Amino acid sequence: MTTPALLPLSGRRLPPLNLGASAFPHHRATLRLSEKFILLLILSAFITLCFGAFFFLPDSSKHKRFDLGLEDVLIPHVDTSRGDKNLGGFLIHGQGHDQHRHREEEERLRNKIRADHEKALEEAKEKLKKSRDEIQAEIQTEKNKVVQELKKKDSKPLPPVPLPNLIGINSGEPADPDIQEKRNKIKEMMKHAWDNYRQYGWGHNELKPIARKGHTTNIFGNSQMGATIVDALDTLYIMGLHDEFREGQEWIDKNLDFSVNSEVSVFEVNIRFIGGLLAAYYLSGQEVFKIKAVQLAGKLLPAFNTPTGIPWAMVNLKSGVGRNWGWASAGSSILAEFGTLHMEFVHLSYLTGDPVYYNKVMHIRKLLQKMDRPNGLYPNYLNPRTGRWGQHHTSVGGLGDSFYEYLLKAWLMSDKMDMEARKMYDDAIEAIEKHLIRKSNGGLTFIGEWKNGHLERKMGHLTCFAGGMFALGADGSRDDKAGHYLQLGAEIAHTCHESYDRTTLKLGPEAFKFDGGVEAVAVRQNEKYYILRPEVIETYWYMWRFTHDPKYRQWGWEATQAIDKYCRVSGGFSGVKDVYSSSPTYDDVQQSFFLAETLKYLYLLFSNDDLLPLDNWVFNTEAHPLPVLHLANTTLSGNPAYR
Ligand code: DMJ
Repeated sequence: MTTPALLPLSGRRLPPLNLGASAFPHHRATLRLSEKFILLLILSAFITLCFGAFFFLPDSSKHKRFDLGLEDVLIPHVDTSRGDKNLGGFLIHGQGHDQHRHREEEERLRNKIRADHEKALEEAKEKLKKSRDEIQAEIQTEKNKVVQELKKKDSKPLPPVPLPNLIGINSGEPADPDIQEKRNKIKEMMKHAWDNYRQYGWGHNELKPIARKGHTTNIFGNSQMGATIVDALDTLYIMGLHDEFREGQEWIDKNLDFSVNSEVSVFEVNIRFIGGLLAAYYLSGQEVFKIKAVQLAGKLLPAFNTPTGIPWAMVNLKSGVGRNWGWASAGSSILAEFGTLHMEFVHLSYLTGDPVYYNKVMHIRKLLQKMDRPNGLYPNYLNPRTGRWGQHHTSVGGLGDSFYEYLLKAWLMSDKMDMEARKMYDDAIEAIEKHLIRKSNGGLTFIGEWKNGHLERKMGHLTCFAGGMFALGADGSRDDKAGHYLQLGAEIAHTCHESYDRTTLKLGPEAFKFDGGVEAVAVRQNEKYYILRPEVIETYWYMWRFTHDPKYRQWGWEATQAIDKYCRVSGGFSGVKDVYSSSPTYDDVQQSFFLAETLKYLYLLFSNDDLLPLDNWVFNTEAHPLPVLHLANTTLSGNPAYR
């Protein structure tokens, strides 16, 4: 078979298509040639098409960039000064430039990723060379940095609020040398208590003056929040112990931290810490106290997250989880606890311009107003889930006391504008007088407790504050019974003095009876202790301010001497377990309220009245003075921040 020479494709007409080679065997060679031509033609057409597609189909990556970065592509190239207003021309110019930039950008990113990778690898290699301790130390440093940053954020200054009229922050130095001497003695006792706490318990909540170490109770959880420092600050300031005050301030500034995993009493933290910090702020003008008070208040707010808005007794400062005391009737909250927040919370709203605090306490008040009260009395227990009373126990002592005190003080603190609070107070004390106050056979007026449908003829040391409360509320009382309430205050002061005078140590027992021939004397062994409480001395001071009867200074001095004689130890002051025993044993606790209240009331009792006058200052239940705010009836409209 000879191979036919290939004919040129061009200039030659194709022969007619042969439908069957076998049918026309003489045409076989010609036919094979045509097939090759056709195949070549198809192949070349296909290749041409592929090339065309490659060059002319749109580039999807360009589309993407254009869609996402329209401004990137367009805006930098608009140059109207060059007269380049034509969008079409403009796009063409942008596209070319964009492709270039796109490549550059990709390259830059790739380089950066590579560099980061290498750096991380280097760091990891370095880390592996370090010991476990070194790594842990580094982690700790990082953590500290974060905490410091957070602290800085937290300590941002609050919006400025005009300070209320701060009258009577002076020395109150008495002219009489005998009174001066007594006052100096009380100041010396304060210094003894403080110095020992500083030496042996610094930063702990309280001091064990015999064991000479820190002490705490369940009201502060397992925290070490320096309760004594915060509680003592304003007493130090009032007494002119300025070096000690500064030490306390420095500790608070550097160490007082509320982000602790600790379950604390909302009430105690409010009256001691928030009250103490606010008073220190108003007296000294140091911002740090205000900032800390506001930070802490924020930590208490989750306690109000209950179905009724009546707060839990305790809250975990870190998690915000709240609960009630296990011993309280049917999971109830306690009247004296959720009812003793008003003063501090109103001040917090005043100082921050944030109504959240005010709204919380007003909500509690409104809820209480709506509730039925057996015999007009407020029971001590209220269930925060159901909003119903627990056991119908009523007391002006433990579990009830400061609720009544704060109704009166809400009115006083509002410059007597909060008439709703005054009315609630008047109604409450009318019911108390009718159902709880009696005269003993020996003529002593006492306040008993309502329990299980009858009156228990027993009065607590805590109840003795009520003498001062009646005197403080006398002015402005319903039907102008000022004289009556001042008299009632004097009678309670007298009874409580008797409870001291009838003991061996001349210090009052925790609770005393008026029953079966017993008058103002403790009967049960577990009611014979004295734990440095202030209530009796508090009443002496209020009675002194309103009457200037010298017997109150006399009684106050008797108590001072007894405390110094029987409670003083070389490591501070301690409570005693039995005030009827001539050789008492110590409980080995120096309570923070001894510095906040007992010594402060004693000092004020021997100072002039122009030191913190009662027309301008209202003392919270932990003896922390807060200034009167002129607030229109139950609103905060006295504060320009609210207008
Ligand atoms: C203080 O913490 C307060 O006075 C509180 O209201 C009741 N008791 C103690 C001191 O006894």
